[in-house]
Amino acid sequence: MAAQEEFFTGIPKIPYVPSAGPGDVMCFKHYHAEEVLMGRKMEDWLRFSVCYWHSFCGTGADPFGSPTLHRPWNEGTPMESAKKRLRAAFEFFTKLGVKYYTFHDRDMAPEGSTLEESNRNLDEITDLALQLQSQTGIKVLWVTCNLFAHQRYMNGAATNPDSHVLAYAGAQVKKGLDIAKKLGAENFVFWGGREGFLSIHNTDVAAELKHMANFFKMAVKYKEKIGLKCQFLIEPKPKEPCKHQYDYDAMSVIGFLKHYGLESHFKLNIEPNHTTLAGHSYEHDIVMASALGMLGSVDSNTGSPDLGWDTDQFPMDIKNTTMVMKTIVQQGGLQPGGLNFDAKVRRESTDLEDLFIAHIGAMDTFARGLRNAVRIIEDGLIAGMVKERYSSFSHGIGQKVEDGSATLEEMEAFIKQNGEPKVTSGKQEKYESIFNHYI
Ligand code: XLS
Ligand code: CA
Ligand code: CA
Repeated sequence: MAAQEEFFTGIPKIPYVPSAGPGDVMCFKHYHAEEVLMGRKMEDWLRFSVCYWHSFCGTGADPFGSPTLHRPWNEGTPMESAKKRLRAAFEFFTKLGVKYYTFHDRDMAPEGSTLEESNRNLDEITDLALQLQSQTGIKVLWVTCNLFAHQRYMNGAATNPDSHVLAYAGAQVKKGLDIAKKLGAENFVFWGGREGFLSIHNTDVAAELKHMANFFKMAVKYKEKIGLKCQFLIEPKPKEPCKHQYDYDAMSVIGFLKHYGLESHFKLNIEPNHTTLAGHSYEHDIVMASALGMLGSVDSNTGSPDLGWDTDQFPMDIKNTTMVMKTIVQQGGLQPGGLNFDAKVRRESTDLEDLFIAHIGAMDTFARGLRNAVRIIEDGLIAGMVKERYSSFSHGIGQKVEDGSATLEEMEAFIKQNGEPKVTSGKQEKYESIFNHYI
């Protein structure tokens, strides 16, 4: 990128300095990309990705206030600033040492007044993206289509009551998949922000769900037709901006996929801030999706426990990242998915360096989570206790339940012979104390 404008002047490639003091926030103290843990490099366990929309399109505007983040790449015509933004983003990825990024079609290139114009804009900007990718080795973790911001999508995209709108969404996804192929994206995400309903009175829920399933089937078919090799992901979220979103949480999405026979074509992209918005604990959907073999990728962020909405903050809680990394390591990693920072600096964090500080802090938080998870797994103490807790399923009547051959008559006979089961402690506090030992 020689002779190009530098956006983050004075910021070098971020080094790993494990001995750095508490005030040194422009270096990694824990994330050491090349270090091998349990047979895999840290960077390959973590597969960090920077999201384009919050970090490069975000302005700090909120429903109550105007922009606070004045970025040097937001200059010129929409197409000129789209190019500057892309160059700034690649400078940032390179200095941070992250190998992946994610984007929506409409944050990469401005929407035109017709589909053809939007597509031309995308072609032009993704030509530059391809060039920057090959210069730097940085890759696309996932692409997604913005099917929620334009007014045409106010009543949904794939679940819109008007087939004309659904057709527009289909045309947009077709182009999105072409772009994914062009840039070698490893995944493609569907997030249905307005797929849900605001009033049951005007809504045919059964029809909308079927249309959404058929929409996904069209996407699967086109993906196969063009030979696109990426993983499809659905991202659950219970509300915001819609109410009653169909992709409420991991289990709702898995139920939907199985009902419509789509489960072999999709996995889930879990965002913990959405999980907590659904009323679950931070790690809940990651654990549930993984248990059912459906965890594909993670939008690593956090909400704020004292606010009930989607604040998309950088994940800085070591207990949370330990729980998440324990699940990820236990399932053998996230590839081809990764940890995407769908997170934004606060509108009060107005310095350009805050973008670095936020990502470095979150990457170190995940690196610590990974190290803790590896120690928990290698020690095997907690796993041994859990194994012991379920040990009655390894023989006798328990084993028959385990392999699915038991009958209710056998249950009755067993109880008649053995009587009341003895009370066994769940030992929750013991588990919690042991877990705390590692963090
Ligand atoms: C919004 C979602 C969105 C998806 C991609 O809440 O997190 O940003 O990740 O469209
Ligand atoms: Ca997200
Ligand atoms: Ca979010």
